[in-house]
Amino acid sequence: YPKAFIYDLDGIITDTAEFHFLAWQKLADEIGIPIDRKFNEQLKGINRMDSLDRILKLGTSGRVLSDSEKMTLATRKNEYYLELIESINPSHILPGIELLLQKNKQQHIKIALGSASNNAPAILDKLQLTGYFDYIVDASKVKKGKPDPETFTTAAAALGVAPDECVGIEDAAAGVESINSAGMFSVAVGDVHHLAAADYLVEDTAQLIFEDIIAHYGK
Ligand code: B16
Ligand code: MG
Repeated sequence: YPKAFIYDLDGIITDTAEFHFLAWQKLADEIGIPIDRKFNEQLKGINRMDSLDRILKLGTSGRVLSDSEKMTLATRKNEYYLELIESINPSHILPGIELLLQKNKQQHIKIALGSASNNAPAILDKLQLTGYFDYIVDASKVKKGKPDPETFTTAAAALGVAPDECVGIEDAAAGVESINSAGMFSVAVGDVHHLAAADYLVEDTAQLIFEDIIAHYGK
């Protein structure tokens, strides 16, 4: 058995990936740089400022924004996002996740969160899942966000587990890259077009079955 499972938050534990998209879309519309779902795949797992930079690069006006102008836009996006997540509750835990966490506990496998989000601890609390987690990595704990491995290596180090004994679970291409370059076993949820680099891929979180993941781990 692996000794630790490290979970992404947005798009794995709960569908905040959709709320991030809606919030960025609203902001992007307001600044005249419309974005679609296809482009949004590139924002998944990417931290707030880097996401804004990717959107601004799409714009054709060519004017470079100052850091304070960027901060204003990023803060506005976060306000839209906070409105959308305000009413999140345990009914918003994605299918299969709580059972998987319970199986980890039964087998004495350590559990960490590996999220790029500043809002991660508050969201885990709203979902009433904080008690499962031995360690939480959020945006404040890392210098280099996904796809850099730091998010996942920081979690493993805090748990005292070697990377090759960890399973990482992600919905984003940047996140899978982060897990793989950390030297961990990567499990991805979603579309093969974006996530072909994963060691084990399922279509949705309901298919994150503990026994199936174990069967593929280490093969
Ligand atoms: P915040 P994850 C990531 O969370 C999201 O996938 C990404 O879309 C978002 O921009 C990032 O968190 C930062 O979030 O603005 O709340 O700090 O998927 O790594 O859990
Ligand atoms: Mg995610």
